[in-house]
Amino acid sequence: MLECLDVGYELVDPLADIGKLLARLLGEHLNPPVSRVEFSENEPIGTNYMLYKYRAFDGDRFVASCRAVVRRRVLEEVVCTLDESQVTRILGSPLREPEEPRLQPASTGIAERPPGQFYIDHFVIYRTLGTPHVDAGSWRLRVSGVVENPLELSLDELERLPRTSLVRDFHCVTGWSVPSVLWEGVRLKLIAEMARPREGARWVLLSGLDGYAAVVPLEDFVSEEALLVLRMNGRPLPIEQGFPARVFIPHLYGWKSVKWISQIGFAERYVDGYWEALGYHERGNVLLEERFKASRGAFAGGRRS
Ligand SMILES: Nc1nc2c(c(=O)[nH]1)N[C@H]1C(S)=C(S)[C@@H](COP(=O)(O)O)O[C@H]1N2
Ligand SMILES: [Mo]
Repeated sequence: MLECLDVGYELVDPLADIGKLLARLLGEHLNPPVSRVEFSENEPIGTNYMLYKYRAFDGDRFVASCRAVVRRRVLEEVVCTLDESQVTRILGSPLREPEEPRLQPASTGIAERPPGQFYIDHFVIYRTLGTPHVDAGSWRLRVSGVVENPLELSLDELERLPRTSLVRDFHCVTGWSVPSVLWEGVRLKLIAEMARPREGARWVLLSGLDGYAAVVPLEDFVSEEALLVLRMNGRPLPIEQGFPARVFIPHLYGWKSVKWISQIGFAERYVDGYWEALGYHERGNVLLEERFKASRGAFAGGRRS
C-alpha cells in the first residue's frame, strides 16, 4: 500500500496530470520501476469529489492499482495497492508509521440534509466480497479486544435484549441517500456496557462473515442512536442486507454499517478496515463530509491550496 494524504496538487488536465504524477511517484518508490500508467475509470463520490482509477504496469506485468481523489481540481489523496511482494506505506512524508488520526470535534446528531448527497428511494446493495453463507443457528456475535468481559452472543440471546427503533436516513459515501428507513435493533451502547471496554479503548473494529471490516471511534460506537440492527422497515434483515445483524450509525457513512456482523473488537490503536485501507476516512461523519482521509489535512495544518 502506497498512501499519500494531503497532496494538495492543483490539476490543469486531471486525467493526464494524475497519470504523469502516478508514473513519477511509482517510479520513485518501486523497483523495478513502472513503465506505463493506464487510466481505467472515474466515478463521482458525492457531488464534490471525483475518484480516478488507474492501473500501472512494468511491461506487461500488472504492478499496482491506484485511486486518486480530486476535489475542485485539487488532487487530495492517492492510494496505490501494490502486489503483495511490495508493501510500502507512505503518509505525508516517506515511510512513517501510520499516526493516530486526529479527529475534528463532531456532534453525533444528524438533523440536516447532509452536504454532497442526493436522495433515491431504494438501497443500492453492496457486497464487495460476495454474500456469505449464513447459518442463523450457529451464528455468534463475538465481542473481544480490550474489554473486561468478552462476549459471545447467539441470535436468540441478542433477540432477548431490549430493543430500540428509530427512523433515520441512510447515506452512502458514493453520494446516494435513502430517506426515512425504519431501523430496529439493540443499542451498541448496551453491547459495550455488557463487554465493558477498558480505560484505553479508543476504536472499534467491526467485522463481517464475508471478511469485510470497518473501523469506528469508540465515541461514535456508544452514541445513543448507534444500533446493532435486527430488522429494517418492519421485517427481518434480508440476507443481502446483512441477516442476521448489521450495524447502523446514523451520522456515519454507510460503509461503517457492516453487514453479517460477526465480530466487534475494541482496540487502543487505530487500524484500517476494508475501505479505510483504500483511502476512506477513519470516522466518516456525514455532516462534516468526511469521505476521504485527506480531509483531516484541513486541521492538521497541511493544506497547500
Ligand atoms: N459485510 C459487508 N458490509 C457492508 C458492505 C460490504 O460489502 N460487506 N458494504 C458497505 C457499504 S459501502 C454500504 S453503502 C452499505 C450498503 O448497504 P446495503 O447493501 O444494505 O445497501 O453496506 C456496507 N456494509
Ligand atoms: Mo457505500
